[in-house]
Amino acid sequence: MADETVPVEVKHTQLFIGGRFVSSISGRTFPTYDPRSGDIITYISEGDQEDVDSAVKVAREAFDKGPWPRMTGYERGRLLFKLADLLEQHSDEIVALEALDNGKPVVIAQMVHVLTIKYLRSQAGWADKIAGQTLKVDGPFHAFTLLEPIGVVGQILPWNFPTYMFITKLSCALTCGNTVVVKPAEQTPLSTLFCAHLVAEAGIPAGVVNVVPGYGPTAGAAIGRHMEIDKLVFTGSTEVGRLLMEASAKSNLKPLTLELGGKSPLIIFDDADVDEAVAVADGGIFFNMGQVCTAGSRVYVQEGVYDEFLEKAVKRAQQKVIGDPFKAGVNHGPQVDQAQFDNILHYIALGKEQGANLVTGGKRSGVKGMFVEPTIFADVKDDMSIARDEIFGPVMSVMKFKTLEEVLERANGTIYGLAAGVMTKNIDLANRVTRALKAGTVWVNTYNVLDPAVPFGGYKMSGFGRENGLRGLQEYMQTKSVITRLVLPSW
Ligand code: TXE
Repeated sequence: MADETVPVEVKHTQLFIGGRFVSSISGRTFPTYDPRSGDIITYISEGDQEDVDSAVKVAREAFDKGPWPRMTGYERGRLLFKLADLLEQHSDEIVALEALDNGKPVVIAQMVHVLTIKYLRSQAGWADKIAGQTLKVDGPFHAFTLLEPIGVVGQILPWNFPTYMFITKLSCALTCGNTVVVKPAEQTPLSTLFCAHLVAEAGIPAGVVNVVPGYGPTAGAAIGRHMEIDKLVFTGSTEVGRLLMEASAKSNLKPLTLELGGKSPLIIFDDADVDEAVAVADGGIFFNMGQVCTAGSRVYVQEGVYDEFLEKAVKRAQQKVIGDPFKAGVNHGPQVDQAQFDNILHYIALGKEQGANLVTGGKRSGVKGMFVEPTIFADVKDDMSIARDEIFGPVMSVMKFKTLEEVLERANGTIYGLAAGVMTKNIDLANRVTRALKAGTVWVNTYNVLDPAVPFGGYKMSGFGRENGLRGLQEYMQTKSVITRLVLPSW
């Protein structure tokens, strides 16, 4: 399947604190693995409580006394644009590190990298434009709001889009003048550490961005309960989101932005173009090997087009080119690690056990590495595990429905509410569905379209707060109200 050549040199494996790469205080390291083989790529300095403390101290100092929150928005924006230029110049290396550490095919990594830079530039453009309001109040008063950065922001990242997660979160925090302590996922620290050195090269002052790789229950939990971290942003599982809320409640009540799991429905009505619906459903679930929080994992197909949809969806899934992410033409790589791989196969087994109809895929691909075949189950019932739980893998559950009322109830019948999709040519139907679905994003006749201008986040147990766009910046700012008594001549 893969000859596991490593087409990129790993240059940065230490913590990035105060603008320098340093070893962890304990001197401990942890391995990061190549998902093509399960072999160790290299060892990374392992941050823990004391390293988080040291990073927070530096970030605190940079916020309380340093130039970053005090410089003009224009100047901050200029440095962030410089960072964007550097990310562009180093695209090949970043994309290769991402493919190596995460397993995503180079074509996907490239596409996401272009989007990542776009997000950074888009947010940086707000740096000199975000401002409060002048308010009309009763009496002889002048009232206005000041938008101020919150302070030191903790950011705990997942592994599915490492550079994108790092840079998009960073761009919002830094645009507003905050400083950050970031913990990349233990599975994928390489591209984040590489990008950290570009932060320094861009001229962003030392201490503004600090990266502490390490494990969740140690380094991550230390960020969650830290008294000197003023805000926490997290993307990951609903379970850990809950732990971080608890940690906030028990420490300094830091506000949270949580982007958690999903089990997003895609609804295909009889009047949809079936070929288009198949393409949308296929991309909706199989993009990035299903490791996408918005993955359209529950596909509801109206009875009139159900059989045709299924037949064509199976054919399309079987055309995926599975293999080494670095090989040209490959569009389906390995899952990120053994734990995810095992979890997906466990759910596939449950699907079979609980009576769903496995119509394609359903097993590992090859003999080594974390490769899972694109898998489709038909005739899935809403109460089956594969229809209820987030699998985070290439597993599509297809369900048949008859009426609009029925499908709305079923689509909303989940603890999650991150995203949803609808395929129909009937504008009235689309409008009804978009309003009825309890989801943070609804795509109509498309799926997984992301743009820096569009806020992103969840309903229900998919989290709260919004990322990106002007709305996303609000998560990183305090609103201070100022009321001044006016002494006016009477006229
Ligand atoms: O997530 P975790 P995992 C979902 C997806 C996946 C499941 C488990 O369903 O199968 O979560 O994946 C850090 N205190 N998503 O185990 O554990 C951890 O080190 C503080 C959806 O990878 O939530 C990593 O940096 N931090 C998702 C980050 O949390 C802790 C993306 C995410 O890891 C911690 C990823 C703790 N106690 C997984 N424990 C999405 N929404 O896109 C772990 N972490």
